[in-house]
Amino acid sequence: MSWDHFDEEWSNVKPKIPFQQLPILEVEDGTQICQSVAILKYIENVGGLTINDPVKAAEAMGVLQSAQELFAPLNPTVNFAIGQNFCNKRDNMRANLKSRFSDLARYLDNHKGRYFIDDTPRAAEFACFHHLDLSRKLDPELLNEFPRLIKLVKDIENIEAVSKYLKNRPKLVDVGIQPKLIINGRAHPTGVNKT
Ligand SMILES: N[C@@H](CCC(=O)N[C@@H](CS)C(=O)NCC(=O)O)C(=O)O
Repeated sequence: MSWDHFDEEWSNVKPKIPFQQLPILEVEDGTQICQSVAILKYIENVGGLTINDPVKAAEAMGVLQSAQELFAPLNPTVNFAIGQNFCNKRDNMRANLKSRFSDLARYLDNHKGRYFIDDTPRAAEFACFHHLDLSRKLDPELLNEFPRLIKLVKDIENIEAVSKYLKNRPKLVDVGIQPKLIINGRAHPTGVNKT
């Protein structure tokens, strides 16, 4: 939680960080990197996962940005919306989600590797995984008509380090009702107030 890291309420932290939103990644020298895509590309670079072929690199960026376009309204709806507002948002975004899911599935079908570019998972795959995984909290049935995407989700979940992370990360519960994160056995309502 931002208040754990900065030891301040979010309303005080917000105006002090580069673009007033999370996530940010703070690197060793204190530099704050904002925007999910920039963070993912940075990790790719330091992890030695850069794609040298400019065409393939651009293709991967295309997939990454297409996956990231699922961010809104999916993330805020799953994390914060409740009651009728949640149901309306879920029902309004369903067609768009399915259309993008079908594009991603087709992309994977048209390429030989296990992932979008080859057999290595990089920024594009992790961004995609994040949104597909979250969509299951919005509507557990959504992915059912996309077996290729279910395989992608399983392939990422089965990476040992990811599997360990997924088992230990805070669990998001009561989506659409009163979303909370279970941290060290305690339920913390999602939102901007310190709990
Ligand atoms: N385009 C940004 C979106 C960031 C974003 O929407 N962050 C939300 C949380 S997921 C936030 O910081 N909300 C609190 C606020 O705006 O005060 C990214 O991909 O990182």
